[in-house]
Amino acid sequence: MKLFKNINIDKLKSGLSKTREKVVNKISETISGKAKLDEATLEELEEILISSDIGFDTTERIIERTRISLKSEGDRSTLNVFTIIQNELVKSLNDHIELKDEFEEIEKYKPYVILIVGVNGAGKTTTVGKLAHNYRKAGLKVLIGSADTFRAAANEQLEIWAKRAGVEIIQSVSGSDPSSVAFDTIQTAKNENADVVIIDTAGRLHTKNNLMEELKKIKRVMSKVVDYAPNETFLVLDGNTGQNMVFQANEFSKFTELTGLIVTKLDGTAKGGAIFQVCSEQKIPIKYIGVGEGIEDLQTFEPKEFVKALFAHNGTLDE
Ligand SMILES: Nc1nc2c(ncn2[C@@H]2O[C@H](COP(=O)(O)OP(=O)(O)OP(=O)(O)O)[C@@H](O)[C@H]2O)c(=O)[nH]1
Ligand SMILES: [Mg+2]
Repeated sequence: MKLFKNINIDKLKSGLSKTREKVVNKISETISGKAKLDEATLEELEEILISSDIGFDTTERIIERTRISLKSEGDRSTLNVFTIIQNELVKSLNDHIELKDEFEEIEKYKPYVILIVGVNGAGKTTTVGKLAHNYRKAGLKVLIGSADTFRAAANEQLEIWAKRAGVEIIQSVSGSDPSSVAFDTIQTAKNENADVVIIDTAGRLHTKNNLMEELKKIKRVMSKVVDYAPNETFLVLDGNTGQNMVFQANEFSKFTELTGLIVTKLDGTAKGGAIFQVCSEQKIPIKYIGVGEGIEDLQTFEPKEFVKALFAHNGTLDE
Protein backbone atom coordinates (compact mmCIF):
# COMPACT_ATOMS: atom_id res chain seq x y z
CA MET A 1 0.00 0.00 0.00
CA LYS A 2 1.21 3.48 -0.80
CA LEU A 3 1.07 5.98 1.99
CA PHE A 4 -0.36 8.57 -0.28
CA LYS A 5 -1.19 8.26 -3.88
CA ASN A 6 -1.60 11.60 -5.45
CA ILE A 7 -2.42 11.43 -9.11
CA ASN A 8 -4.45 14.03 -10.91
CA ILE A 9 -4.60 12.75 -14.43
CA ASP A 10 -5.97 15.98 -15.93
CA LYS A 11 -3.22 18.03 -14.37
CA LEU A 12 -0.67 15.49 -15.49
CA LYS A 13 -2.06 15.53 -19.03
CA SER A 14 -1.94 19.31 -19.31
CA GLY A 15 1.48 19.42 -17.65
CA LEU A 16 2.89 17.02 -20.20
CA SER A 17 1.53 18.91 -23.22
CA LYS A 18 4.90 20.16 -24.47
CA THR A 19 6.50 16.75 -24.13
CA ARG A 20 3.47 15.29 -25.88
CA GLU A 21 3.98 17.67 -28.78
CA LYS A 22 7.56 16.57 -29.11
CA VAL A 23 7.06 12.83 -28.69
CA VAL A 24 3.50 11.69 -29.29
CA ASN A 25 2.38 14.07 -32.00
CA LYS A 26 5.41 13.22 -34.06
CA ILE A 27 4.82 9.51 -33.63
CA SER A 28 1.24 10.08 -34.63
CA GLU A 29 2.21 11.95 -37.79
CA THR A 30 4.62 9.19 -38.73
CA ILE A 31 2.34 6.22 -38.34
CA SER A 32 -1.05 7.62 -39.22
CA GLY A 33 -2.24 7.11 -42.76
CA LYS A 34 0.05 4.12 -43.19
CA ALA A 35 -1.81 0.96 -44.05
CA LYS A 36 0.70 -1.13 -42.14
CA LEU A 37 3.83 -0.47 -40.22
CA ASP A 38 6.95 -1.43 -42.15
CA GLU A 39 10.65 -1.37 -41.32
CA ALA A 40 11.11 2.14 -42.76
CA THR A 41 8.44 3.50 -40.45
CA LEU A 42 10.06 1.79 -37.47
CA GLU A 43 13.27 3.57 -38.36
CA GLU A 44 11.44 6.89 -38.45
CA LEU A 45 10.00 6.06 -35.05
CA GLU A 46 13.47 5.34 -33.77
CA GLU A 47 14.64 8.78 -34.87
CA ILE A 48 11.72 10.47 -33.17
CA LEU A 49 12.37 8.69 -29.89
CA ILE A 50 16.09 9.45 -29.96
CA SER A 51 15.40 13.13 -30.55
CA SER A 52 12.87 13.15 -27.70
CA ASP A 53 15.42 12.90 -24.89
CA ILE A 54 14.64 9.22 -24.45
CA GLY A 55 18.25 8.42 -25.25
CA PHE A 56 19.86 6.07 -27.70
CA ASP A 57 20.06 2.85 -25.67
CA THR A 58 16.55 3.16 -24.29
CA THR A 59 15.18 3.90 -27.74
CA GLU A 60 16.94 0.84 -29.15
CA ARG A 61 15.36 -1.35 -26.49
CA ILE A 62 11.90 0.09 -27.04
CA ILE A 63 12.10 -0.23 -30.82
CA GLU A 64 13.39 -3.78 -30.59
CA ARG A 65 10.56 -4.80 -28.30
CA THR A 66 8.06 -3.04 -30.54
CA ARG A 67 9.45 -4.91 -33.52
CA ILE A 68 9.04 -8.24 -31.70
CA SER A 69 5.53 -7.38 -30.50
CA LEU A 70 4.49 -6.35 -33.97
CA LYS A 71 5.68 -9.65 -35.43
CA SER A 72 3.29 -11.57 -33.25
CA GLU A 73 0.40 -9.21 -33.92
CA GLY A 74 -1.95 -9.56 -36.84
CA ASP A 75 -3.29 -6.08 -36.29
CA ARG A 76 -0.91 -3.42 -37.48
CA SER A 77 -3.41 -0.61 -37.51
CA THR A 78 -2.29 2.81 -36.29
CA LEU A 79 -4.24 2.42 -33.07
CA ASN A 80 -2.74 -0.95 -32.28
CA VAL A 81 0.77 0.25 -33.02
CA PHE A 82 0.18 3.11 -30.61
CA THR A 83 -0.92 0.61 -27.99
CA ILE A 84 2.16 -1.55 -28.53
CA ILE A 85 4.49 1.43 -28.23
CA GLN A 86 2.78 2.55 -25.04
CA ASN A 87 2.98 -0.91 -23.51
CA GLU A 88 6.68 -1.05 -24.30
CA LEU A 89 7.21 2.38 -22.78
CA VAL A 90 5.42 1.31 -19.59
CA LYS A 91 7.58 -1.81 -19.44
CA SER A 92 10.72 0.29 -19.77
CA LEU A 93 9.57 2.32 -16.77
CA ASN A 94 8.47 -0.69 -14.74
CA ASP A 95 11.74 -2.53 -15.06
CA HIS A 96 13.24 -0.69 -12.15
CA ILE A 97 10.22 -0.03 -10.05
CA GLU A 98 10.77 -0.63 -6.39
CA LEU A 99 8.42 -2.72 -4.32
CA LYS A 100 9.14 -1.28 -0.88
CA ASP A 101 6.01 -0.58 1.13
CA GLU A 102 6.40 3.01 2.25
CA PHE A 103 3.64 2.77 4.84
CA GLU A 104 5.16 -0.24 6.57
CA GLU A 105 8.56 1.43 6.55
CA ILE A 106 7.22 4.58 8.16
CA GLU A 107 5.51 2.52 10.87
CA LYS A 108 8.78 0.76 11.64
CA TYR A 109 10.87 3.86 12.16
CA LYS A 110 9.98 6.84 14.26
CA PRO A 111 10.92 9.32 13.07
CA TYR A 112 11.29 8.28 9.45
CA VAL A 113 14.01 10.53 8.08
CA ILE A 114 14.09 11.88 4.52
CA LEU A 115 17.03 13.88 3.21
CA ILE A 116 16.47 16.02 0.12
CA VAL A 117 19.45 16.77 -2.13
CA GLY A 118 20.08 18.19 -5.59
CA VAL A 119 21.70 20.88 -7.71
CA ASN A 120 20.80 24.57 -7.39
CA GLY A 121 17.24 25.49 -8.24
CA ALA A 122 16.10 21.92 -8.94
CA GLY A 123 12.98 22.38 -6.82
CA LYS A 124 14.14 20.93 -3.48
CA THR A 125 12.52 23.41 -1.11
CA THR A 126 9.23 23.37 -3.03
CA THR A 127 9.28 19.57 -2.97
CA VAL A 128 9.89 19.50 0.79
CA GLY A 129 6.78 21.66 1.21
CA LYS A 130 4.69 19.47 -1.07
CA LEU A 131 5.89 16.24 0.56
CA ALA A 132 5.22 17.61 4.04
CA HIS A 133 1.70 18.51 2.97
CA ASN A 134 1.02 15.02 1.64
CA TYR A 135 2.37 13.24 4.70
CA ARG A 136 0.42 15.49 7.02
CA LYS A 137 -2.72 14.90 4.99
CA ALA A 138 -2.10 11.18 5.43
CA GLY A 139 -2.38 11.76 9.18
CA LEU A 140 1.30 11.85 10.10
CA LYS A 141 3.12 14.29 12.33
CA VAL A 142 5.76 15.93 10.18
CA LEU A 143 8.75 18.06 11.05
CA ILE A 144 10.87 19.81 8.46
CA GLY A 145 14.39 21.13 8.91
CA SER A 146 16.04 23.94 7.00
CA ALA A 147 19.57 22.69 6.51
CA ASP A 148 20.14 25.17 3.69
CA THR A 149 22.23 27.63 5.65
CA PHE A 150 23.92 28.83 2.50
CA ARG A 151 21.33 30.99 0.75
CA ALA A 152 20.04 33.92 2.82
CA ALA A 153 16.36 33.57 1.91
CA ALA A 154 16.25 29.77 2.09
CA ASN A 155 14.98 29.68 5.63
CA GLU A 156 12.12 32.13 5.00
CA GLN A 157 11.14 30.23 1.87
CA LEU A 158 10.87 26.97 3.79
CA GLU A 159 9.03 28.71 6.60
CA ILE A 160 6.34 29.80 4.12
CA TRP A 161 6.02 26.19 2.95
CA ALA A 162 5.79 24.96 6.55
CA LYS A 163 2.87 27.33 7.13
CA ARG A 164 1.14 26.23 3.94
CA ALA A 165 1.59 22.58 4.80
CA GLY A 166 0.67 23.11 8.44
CA VAL A 167 3.82 21.48 9.81
CA GLU A 168 6.48 22.47 12.30
CA ILE A 169 9.86 23.70 11.10
CA ILE A 170 13.29 23.81 12.68
CA GLN A 171 14.91 26.92 11.30
CA SER A 172 18.51 27.69 10.63
CA VAL A 173 20.69 30.68 11.17
CA SER A 174 22.43 31.85 8.02
CA GLY A 175 26.00 30.60 7.92
CA SER A 176 25.53 27.94 10.58
CA ASP A 177 26.45 24.31 10.07
CA PRO A 178 23.76 22.44 8.09
CA SER A 179 24.60 19.25 9.99
CA SER A 180 23.66 20.87 13.27
CA VAL A 181 20.25 21.86 11.88
CA ALA A 182 19.70 18.29 10.70
CA PHE A 183 20.75 17.06 14.16
CA ASP A 184 18.39 19.45 15.97
CA THR A 185 15.49 18.58 13.69
CA ILE A 186 15.78 14.84 14.27
CA GLN A 187 16.35 15.35 18.00
CA THR A 188 13.22 17.49 18.27
CA ALA A 189 11.25 14.98 16.19
CA LYS A 190 12.35 12.25 18.57
CA ASN A 191 11.35 14.26 21.63
CA GLU A 192 8.00 15.18 20.12
CA ASN A 193 7.29 11.72 18.79
CA ALA A 194 7.00 12.92 15.20
CA ASP A 195 6.48 10.38 12.42
CA VAL A 196 8.38 11.94 9.54
CA VAL A 197 11.33 14.30 9.28
CA ILE A 198 12.19 15.99 5.99
CA ILE A 199 15.48 17.84 5.71
CA ASP A 200 15.98 20.48 3.01
CA THR A 201 19.56 21.14 1.93
CA ALA A 202 21.36 23.77 -0.11
CA GLY A 203 21.76 23.34 -3.86
CA ARG A 204 25.14 21.88 -4.71
CA LEU A 205 26.99 21.09 -7.87
CA HIS A 206 28.61 17.70 -7.99
CA THR A 207 31.81 19.37 -9.16
CA LYS A 208 32.19 21.18 -5.83
CA ASN A 209 33.93 18.59 -3.76
CA ASN A 210 33.64 20.38 -0.44
CA LEU A 211 29.87 20.69 -0.83
CA MET A 212 29.54 17.03 -1.71
CA GLU A 213 31.66 16.11 1.31
CA GLU A 214 29.28 18.22 3.38
CA LEU A 215 26.47 15.84 2.40
CA LYS A 216 28.40 12.97 3.88
CA LYS A 217 28.84 14.93 7.08
CA ILE A 218 25.11 15.71 7.28
CA LYS A 219 24.41 12.00 7.01
CA ARG A 220 27.00 11.11 9.62
CA VAL A 221 25.64 13.62 12.09
CA MET A 222 22.05 12.51 11.46
CA SER A 223 22.92 8.95 12.36
CA LYS A 224 24.17 10.15 15.74
CA VAL A 225 20.58 10.85 16.79
CA VAL A 226 19.00 7.77 15.24
CA ASP A 227 21.47 5.27 13.89
CA TYR A 228 19.30 4.27 10.92
CA ALA A 229 19.00 7.83 9.55
CA PRO A 230 18.45 8.78 6.83
CA ASN A 231 15.84 6.26 5.71
CA GLU A 232 15.60 7.96 2.36
CA THR A 233 17.85 10.23 0.37
CA PHE A 234 15.86 11.71 -2.49
CA LEU A 235 17.64 13.43 -5.35
CA VAL A 236 15.53 16.21 -6.86
CA LEU A 237 16.02 16.68 -10.61
CA ASP A 238 14.74 19.52 -12.76
CA GLY A 239 12.87 17.96 -15.71
CA ASN A 240 14.04 20.84 -17.90
CA THR A 241 17.56 19.48 -17.74
CA GLY A 242 16.52 16.48 -19.84
CA GLN A 243 19.18 13.85 -20.31
CA ASN A 244 21.49 15.67 -17.92
CA MET A 245 19.35 14.16 -15.17
CA VAL A 246 21.07 10.83 -15.76
CA PHE A 247 24.45 12.47 -15.32
CA GLN A 248 23.38 14.25 -12.13
CA ALA A 249 22.06 11.02 -10.64
CA ASN A 250 25.33 9.26 -11.46
CA GLU A 251 27.42 12.02 -9.93
CA PHE A 252 25.40 12.30 -6.71
CA SER A 253 25.46 8.52 -6.37
CA LYS A 254 29.22 8.65 -6.17
CA PHE A 255 29.02 10.63 -2.94
CA THR A 256 25.87 9.43 -1.34
CA GLU A 257 23.53 6.48 -1.56
CA LEU A 258 20.33 7.64 -3.20
CA THR A 259 17.08 5.79 -2.52
CA GLY A 260 14.75 7.71 -4.81
CA LEU A 261 14.47 10.36 -7.50
CA ILE A 262 11.98 13.19 -7.78
CA VAL A 263 11.62 14.87 -11.16
CA THR A 264 10.17 18.37 -11.00
CA LYS A 265 8.89 20.94 -13.50
CA LEU A 266 7.48 18.38 -15.89
CA ASP A 267 4.86 20.99 -16.64
CA GLY A 268 6.24 23.44 -19.14
CA THR A 269 9.12 21.33 -20.42
CA ALA A 270 9.35 19.44 -23.69
CA LYS A 271 12.08 17.22 -22.27
CA GLY A 272 9.86 14.92 -20.23
CA GLY A 273 10.89 12.03 -22.49
CA ALA A 274 14.11 11.91 -20.49
CA ILE A 275 12.15 10.15 -17.73
CA PHE A 276 12.34 6.97 -19.80
CA GLN A 277 16.09 7.24 -19.98
CA VAL A 278 16.48 7.96 -16.28
CA CYS A 279 14.34 4.95 -15.44
CA SER A 280 16.19 2.64 -17.78
CA GLU A 281 19.66 3.69 -16.79
CA GLN A 282 19.28 4.10 -13.04
CA LYS A 283 18.67 1.42 -10.48
CA ILE A 284 17.06 4.11 -8.34
CA PRO A 285 13.29 4.46 -8.67
CA ILE A 286 11.50 7.68 -9.54
CA LYS A 287 9.18 8.24 -6.58
CA TYR A 288 7.42 11.49 -7.34
CA ILE A 289 7.04 14.04 -10.09
CA GLY A 290 6.38 17.78 -9.89
CA VAL A 291 3.83 19.22 -12.29
CA GLY A 292 3.44 22.75 -10.98
CA GLU A 293 4.37 25.19 -8.27
CA GLY A 294 1.33 24.57 -6.05
CA ILE A 295 1.18 22.43 -2.94
CA GLU A 296 -0.97 19.79 -4.66
CA ASP A 297 1.36 19.54 -7.61
CA LEU A 298 3.50 16.66 -6.44
CA GLN A 299 2.27 13.41 -7.90
CA THR A 300 3.10 9.81 -7.21
CA PHE A 301 5.04 8.41 -10.12
CA GLU A 302 3.09 5.54 -11.63
CA PRO A 303 4.49 4.33 -14.98
CA LYS A 304 1.15 3.40 -16.49
CA GLU A 305 -0.57 6.62 -15.47
CA PHE A 306 2.38 8.59 -16.75
CA VAL A 307 2.31 6.98 -20.19
CA LYS A 308 -1.48 7.24 -20.36
CA ALA A 309 -1.32 10.94 -19.58
CA LEU A 310 1.50 11.47 -22.05
CA PHE A 311 -0.42 9.83 -24.88
CA ALA A 312 -3.71 11.41 -23.85
CA HIS A 313 -6.30 10.01 -26.23
CA ASN A 314 -4.18 7.99 -28.58
CA GLY A 315 -4.77 4.27 -28.27
CA THR A 316 -5.39 2.21 -25.17
CA LEU A 317 -3.19 0.41 -22.72
CA ASP A 318 -3.29 -3.22 -21.64
CA GLU A 319 -4.63 -3.57 -18.12
N1 LIG B 1 6.48 24.81 -12.87
C1 LIG B 1 7.06 24.24 -11.83
N2 LIG B 1 7.89 24.94 -11.07
C2 LIG B 1 8.48 24.33 -10.02
C3 LIG B 1 8.25 22.96 -9.70
N3 LIG B 1 8.99 22.66 -8.62
C4 LIG B 1 9.65 23.79 -8.28
N4 LIG B 1 9.35 24.80 -9.11
C5 LIG B 1 9.87 26.19 -9.13
O1 LIG B 1 11.27 26.16 -9.30
C6 LIG B 1 11.87 27.25 -8.63
C7 LIG B 1 12.99 26.74 -7.73
O2 LIG B 1 12.41 25.96 -6.71
P1 LIG B 1 13.07 25.76 -5.29
O3 LIG B 1 12.20 24.83 -4.54
O4 LIG B 1 13.40 27.04 -4.66
O5 LIG B 1 14.41 25.03 -5.72
P2 LIG B 1 15.65 24.61 -4.79
O6 LIG B 1 16.19 23.36 -5.37
O7 LIG B 1 15.23 24.57 -3.38
O8 LIG B 1 16.65 25.81 -5.06
P3 LIG B 1 18.00 26.16 -4.23
O9 LIG B 1 17.68 25.97 -2.79
O10 LIG B 1 18.30 27.56 -4.58
O11 LIG B 1 19.04 25.22 -4.72
C8 LIG B 1 10.75 27.94 -7.89
O12 LIG B 1 10.33 29.06 -8.61
C9 LIG B 1 9.65 26.89 -7.83
O13 LIG B 1 8.36 27.44 -7.76
C10 LIG B 1 7.37 22.22 -10.56
O14 LIG B 1 7.12 21.02 -10.40
N5 LIG B 1 6.81 22.91 -11.59
MG1 LIG C 1 16.05 25.49 -1.70
